[in-house]
Amino acid sequence: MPMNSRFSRRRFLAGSAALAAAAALPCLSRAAPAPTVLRVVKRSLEVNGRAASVFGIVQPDGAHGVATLTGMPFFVRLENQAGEETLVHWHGLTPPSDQDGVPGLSQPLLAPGAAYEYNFPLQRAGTFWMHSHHGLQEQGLLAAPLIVNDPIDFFTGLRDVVILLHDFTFRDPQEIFAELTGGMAMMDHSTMGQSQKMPMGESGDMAGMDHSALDQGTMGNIGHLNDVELDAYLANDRTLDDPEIVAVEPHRGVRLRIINGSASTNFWIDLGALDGVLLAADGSDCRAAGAAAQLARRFPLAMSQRVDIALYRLPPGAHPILAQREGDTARTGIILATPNATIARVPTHAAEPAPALTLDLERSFTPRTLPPARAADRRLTLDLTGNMMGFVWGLNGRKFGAHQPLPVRQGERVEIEMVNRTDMSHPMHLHGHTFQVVAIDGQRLNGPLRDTVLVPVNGRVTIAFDAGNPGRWAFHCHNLYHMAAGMMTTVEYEA
Ligand SMILES: [Cu+2]
Repeated sequence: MPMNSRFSRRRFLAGSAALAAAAALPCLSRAAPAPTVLRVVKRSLEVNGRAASVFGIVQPDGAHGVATLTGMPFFVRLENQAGEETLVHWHGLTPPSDQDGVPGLSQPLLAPGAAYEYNFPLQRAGTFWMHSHHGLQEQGLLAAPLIVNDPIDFFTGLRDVVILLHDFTFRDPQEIFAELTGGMAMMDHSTMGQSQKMPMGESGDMAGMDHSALDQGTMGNIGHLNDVELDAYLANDRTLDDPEIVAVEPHRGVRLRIINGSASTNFWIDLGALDGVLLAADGSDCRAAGAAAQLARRFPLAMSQRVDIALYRLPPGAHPILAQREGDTARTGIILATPNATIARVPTHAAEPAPALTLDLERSFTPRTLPPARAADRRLTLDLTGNMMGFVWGLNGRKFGAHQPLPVRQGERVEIEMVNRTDMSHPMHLHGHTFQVVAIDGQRLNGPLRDTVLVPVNGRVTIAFDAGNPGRWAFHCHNLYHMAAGMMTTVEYEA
């Protein structure tokens, strides 16, 4: 295994420990604040005994991503050392729109060798992440954790354990996309202004498509679950053949911060025999609603979503924390181990395929602090449209570029009902805002605050948010290949 890969693995979680030490010190320095440097790099990784070239976002000391504190600005210098254009989105944060990292909407692409500075206030603590919003770079692991701690976190006695999940392929993602679409051109955000004449509803000829692979993903009325075949599933860059072992103290507690950084994979998080308490979803604190159980062992985690799960009083032993792909037996994970625990090998495949993700979490959890009740000033409907045949995906029947922006006005309470008219579920992500899930299939509820929600096959999900962050904001399916095919629109503030 290459040295740099080992080094970077060790450094994955070091940020939290350093941060704890920093938080214990009073702020005495009067020196001018310097930005945290983040470098987009190429690095090598060994997966299933084979070398792969992937991206990374690292600090000069090799730490992946950023761990910071509320009360501090998000002050970052992003340097592009990847040898190709890129742009990084701060997923879940609510920056001014020109710092949101979406090519064509926020900023031009960052040229190789160039740097951008970002500086904006952090609104809240939580588990976030950062990833490329350009082309298919996210499939090449151009992503990293972005953790915002509340100083009070250090007094809970819970130790942070960050787990970044990825789906992985040895193939060139462009080749996968070309197979899916039958050679259709990929949407390029950065040329949005010129792409208004994009023909709509064009269908590819399914050239090179493996029909049997599609059929395997069909499970009754839940539609197709997986449309891309992948080579491995990673937790902090490692498979279950060589998992990360996190040393933990017996009878102490852990706060899992699990990020689904996959390009096209929904996971079930499986705590095995451990009982977990869901502390937050997508970085927003939540609690069990009504009579829902406080403790759970399985949690749905759609693409780009995060869950923070507390494990109190860990028993002595080895405890696998697993993520299993929906509709599949494939899984990945890490192992929490107390001193001298016997660590058994966990197979990379479970005995049974995991079912389709559900909205049980949205039905069972409510925000820790409810947003003020208020009637909607504006109600919008968004149809999720398209199909697997020819890999045509869009919103309201249109591809990005030919899309009609969703208008909002500063100060409004906005509700958007998303209606899935396709044969796949879609994890829908709104930039620049935190929304509440307020209805499922027309039934009102006080669901959690999120930035991404899964809209199941035949399902309707309504989100509500207060329009308080002016600009043009991306609103898209977080399945990377669906987005690349055009499943994206914008929410735009009227003057
Ligand atoms: Cu989708």
